Order: sequence, then structure tokens, then C-alpha cells
Amino acid sequence: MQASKIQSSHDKPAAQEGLVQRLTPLLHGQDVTRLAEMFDTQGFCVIPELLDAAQLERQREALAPWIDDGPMGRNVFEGTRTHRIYAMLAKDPVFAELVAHPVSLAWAEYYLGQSCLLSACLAIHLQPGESAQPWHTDDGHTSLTPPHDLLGVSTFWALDDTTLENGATEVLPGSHRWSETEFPGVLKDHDFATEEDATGDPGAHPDAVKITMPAGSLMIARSDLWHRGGANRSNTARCLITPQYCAGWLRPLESMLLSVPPEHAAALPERVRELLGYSIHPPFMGYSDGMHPQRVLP
Ligand SMILES: O=C(O)CCC(=O)C(=O)O
Repeated sequence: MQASKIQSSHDKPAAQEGLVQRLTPLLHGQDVTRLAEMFDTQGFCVIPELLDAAQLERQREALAPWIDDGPMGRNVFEGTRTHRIYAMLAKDPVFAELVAHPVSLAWAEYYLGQSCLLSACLAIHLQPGESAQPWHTDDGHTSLTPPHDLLGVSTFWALDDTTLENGATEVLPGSHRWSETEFPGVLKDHDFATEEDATGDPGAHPDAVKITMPAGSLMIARSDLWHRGGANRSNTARCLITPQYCAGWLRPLESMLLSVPPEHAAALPERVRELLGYSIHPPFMGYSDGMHPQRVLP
């Protein structure tokens, strides 16, 4: 795979100092500059065990009823042995703890600006027997030709240990710099229209890295990094929650203003409401009836 040259969309050492200052006290001695360097060059970084046991328990408890009752994915992309829970902030406000977690939000704001939006937020609960997902990026729906400037930041919170066997997310390091969009196992329109998995693993890639991490850990990835959910060959489920952020001028993947009813939104912290779209991308993108959208909330 040829690496194409791309200008860093974020050549701001002075601003990075702000990120370092903001995150260092939260990361117990981890080197924030190195994490940012990894994110810039490899397209992702991992922060182990950020959530404590109580935080993890709150997330699992809130999620449990939706997993028990929820339908399986409808196609190969969603995974026919996977529960995907969308519209999470309409289901339980506790999920706002991850959406506005001080570490991941600082990351999104640094790379995307204060006007960034929540583009998606879903739980992905992979059951035993699930096959590997097609390779995809989280901004592949845009019409821009890769490589391009950064459009989004995807965060992956492990609610379970992710292991080599249970479907740890796989990434292709550095692939945000690729111009290639055709390689074995890459997402096709057809994958949204069929429940039939391919035989074997046509997307097996020599450069793939499985992101194994203990429960409570966080992977942060550029939205243009090629990645996929792994195959779950274990006998237990693997769950993660993935809040994804996009630039304030981009259309979010999920229509958050519809998915989270206004009365639910009104009860969420102000910063979370802003991420849902009750905010303005300067000078006035996102207005409602000529006014700031916060003014239409009950
Ligand atoms: O489940 C995973 O590990 C990743 C899933 C993913 O990237 C997606 O469904 O968009």
C-alpha cells in the first residue's frame, strides 16, 4: 500500500501545548505529546484504563436492557451477530459521561474545533460467532478523495476487555494517508444489502493491528483511518461504545436533533446539547428560524 504525502491538517505546536496542559493532569503521567504524535502519524492512539470500575458499571447497567431486547444487525456491515444500539442519549443520559468525557472531548475539540458535533454514538456488542466487518473509514460517506484533511475523530470505549479472540477492533496503521480505496475486504454498497458473510476472511491484511485493551480503555482514531470490527471467535460477547465527532460544518451521520427528543436534550449538560447540534458553527451555521438553536429547546 503506497503512503501518499499529506499535509498535516494541524500544524499548531502552540495549540498542542494547550492540549498537553489540559490532558496531562487527567492521564496520570502519560505523555500526551507522544499520544498526539501517534494519532497524527498512525491515525490512532490508545489510552488504557481511563474509566474506573464505577463508571464502567454505570455504562454496562444502562446498556443491558437495550442489548437484551435489541435486534441484531441487518446486514454484513452492521453484523448479523451484533447488537448495535443507536440514539444512545435518548435511551439514557448516563451515556453523556462518555460523549463529554474530558479526555476524549478535549481531543475532539483540539482537532476539530469548539464547534465540533457528535456525529454518531452507538454501542457495538459483538456476539460469539460474529465475522470480521468490512474495512471502512468513518468519513467514507463524504465525497472527498483521500487523503484529505481531518473531518472527524472517532472514540472507542471498551466496556469489556478486547482480545485477539473476541473481536478487538482492527486498524491499518497510517492508512489515513492512503489514496487507495480498493483493497480486499473493503466495504461495498452490497454489504449494506446482504446478510451473507463471505467465506473465510477475504479482508485479512498483513498490516492489520488488533487493538486489544482492558475494559475502561479508550482508542481514539482519525475518522479517515481504515478499520473494522474483528471476528469474535471467543465464547463471550465484546462490547464497546463509540462516540464519533465531526467538524461543525459537516453533516453528522446520525440526525441527533431527531434521535434525541428536545425534552431529553434539555435535561442534558449544556456542552452535550451543543454537541447534539444546539450550537452554532461561526458565524451562523445551525441557526433555527434565525435564532440560536438553544432557544427552541423547552
Ligand atoms: O466494532 C468495532 O470494533 C468497530 C466497528 C466499527 O468501526 C463500525 O461499525 O463503524
